[in-house]
Amino acid sequence: MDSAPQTTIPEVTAAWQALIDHQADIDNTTIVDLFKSDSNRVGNFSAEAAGLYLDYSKNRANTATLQKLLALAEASGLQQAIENMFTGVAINHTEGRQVLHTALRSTDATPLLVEGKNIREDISAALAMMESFVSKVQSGQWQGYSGKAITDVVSIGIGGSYLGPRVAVEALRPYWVNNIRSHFVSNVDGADLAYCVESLNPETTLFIIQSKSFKTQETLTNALSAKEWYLSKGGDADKIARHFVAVSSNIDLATGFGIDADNIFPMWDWVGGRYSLWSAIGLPIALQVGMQAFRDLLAGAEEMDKHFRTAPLGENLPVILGLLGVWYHNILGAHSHVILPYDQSLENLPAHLQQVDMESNGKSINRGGHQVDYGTGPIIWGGAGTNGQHAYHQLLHQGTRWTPADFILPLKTHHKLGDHHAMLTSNCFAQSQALMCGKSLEQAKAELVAAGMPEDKADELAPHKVIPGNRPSNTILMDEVNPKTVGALIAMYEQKVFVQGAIWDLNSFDQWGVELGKQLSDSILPLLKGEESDTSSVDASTADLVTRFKSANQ
Ligand code: G6Q
Repeated sequence: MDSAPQTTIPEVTAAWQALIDHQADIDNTTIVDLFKSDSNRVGNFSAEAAGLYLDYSKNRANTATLQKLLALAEASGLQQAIENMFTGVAINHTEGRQVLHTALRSTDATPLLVEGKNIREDISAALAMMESFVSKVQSGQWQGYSGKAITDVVSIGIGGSYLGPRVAVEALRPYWVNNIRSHFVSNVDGADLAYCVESLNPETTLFIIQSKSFKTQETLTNALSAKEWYLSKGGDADKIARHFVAVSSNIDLATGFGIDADNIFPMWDWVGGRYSLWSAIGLPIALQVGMQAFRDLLAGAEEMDKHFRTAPLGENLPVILGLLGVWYHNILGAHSHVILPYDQSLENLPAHLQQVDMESNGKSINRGGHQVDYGTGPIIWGGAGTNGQHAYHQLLHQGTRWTPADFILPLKTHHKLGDHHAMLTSNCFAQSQALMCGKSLEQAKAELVAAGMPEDKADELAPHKVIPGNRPSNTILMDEVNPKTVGALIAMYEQKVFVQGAIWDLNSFDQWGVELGKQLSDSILPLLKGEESDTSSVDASTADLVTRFKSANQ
């Protein structure tokens, strides 16, 4: 399945074939040898944009590989696809929608029309609404029912209405304003809300209900329970509007829930959930770091967008990352991709990118509605270094499966604590080096003998210490983690996903699998709650599980 597509476009077929033919050249060499044969490999295999530096020299690719990948991008119409997105062609054709999250972070004043309306005006108005609200909350002018200023902001949302804002808030901790603390509740497991509110005071707590559709079961359930908590703790029912605001495109349902129409921040169909942190869904970010920092986040993303739209494909960060992924997943046979931020504040970035990537390109039907015969979206996983080194890096170094890796590192830290940052950095650099260079049997044995082990014992142990090496990685450096670099970083990955979706001929902007979960979750609930008893509509295994749940909860 992880093979090259069979297409009807001759140029695309030829480009894939050229890559297939080229595989043997790369299989017969190593990354280390590629360095030996190109004295300027780092210069030739690096690029810079929007405050990010990408070193992609530690990849299983040479100049010919890149040329062939770029030929594939051109044959696949990537440049036109990029233009189509930015200019508002309805590329999310299965939902009949334009894909315009890039407009949310654009300062371009050229009118951009959705159904005849210039959305630049809507975006400016939403930012102004956010600005006014943030200023009132941060200054203490927005008061809770007893006249006290807000100290705690609880965002209730899930998926795209949760991950992006949470990651940005965490990443930007050095920019937090002192008088606000952010909290996030997403899981319908009651523990999530219960643990969150246990130390909060209803007088000074503001809930933001974040739901584009205002129909998501988990979010609505948590929102209702939050309202019950507020009332049960003495919250004034008449002043609920001071404690509950919403971000949604569904005004009727949000007002129906009891949110004051004046306190509903807008969302639009032309913004996909996983691409929505740049919209009012980013309100928790703005409340926590201030509106200027939020605008800087948008500015960093805009800079990356401009680079993506205008830089030649061969110097284009998202294009290079996307094409290398295609090379690994369709030609060389990798199955997953690991994201390794060496920065504690970016700990949850892999979770957000996992959604952006896997929900966008986890598809097996092409844009024309046909089953694909090639691999598409890889499994995305990862976590913060150095923690992963004491866990899953074992598999990265010696497992039978090899996984392309992205190391992400800020050169400067906000926390100058002894040698911590130099140690973090040395670990980051050492890991990509070890993945590339590995350790041969001879080296392993020599080390053991040098440490005093007898030859025969060293012969026995050495094979276990062999590290195959030749495992590829990118290193992405930024000067420091700040609003602009975080904006650029997330936008870079969004656009990388776009590149791969274009090559794989997918609609990266629908999510029917996620919709299925939403549809099915409602059908079993009445059985668990005892509102229905006839289990004939479900399979025998599910019926048994329902019975076990009910007997445990009598
Ligand atoms: C994102 C997905 C999905 C969505 C959540 C929340 O692209 O569509 O993760 O964001 O299901 O949806 P609501 O915002 O409508 O509650």
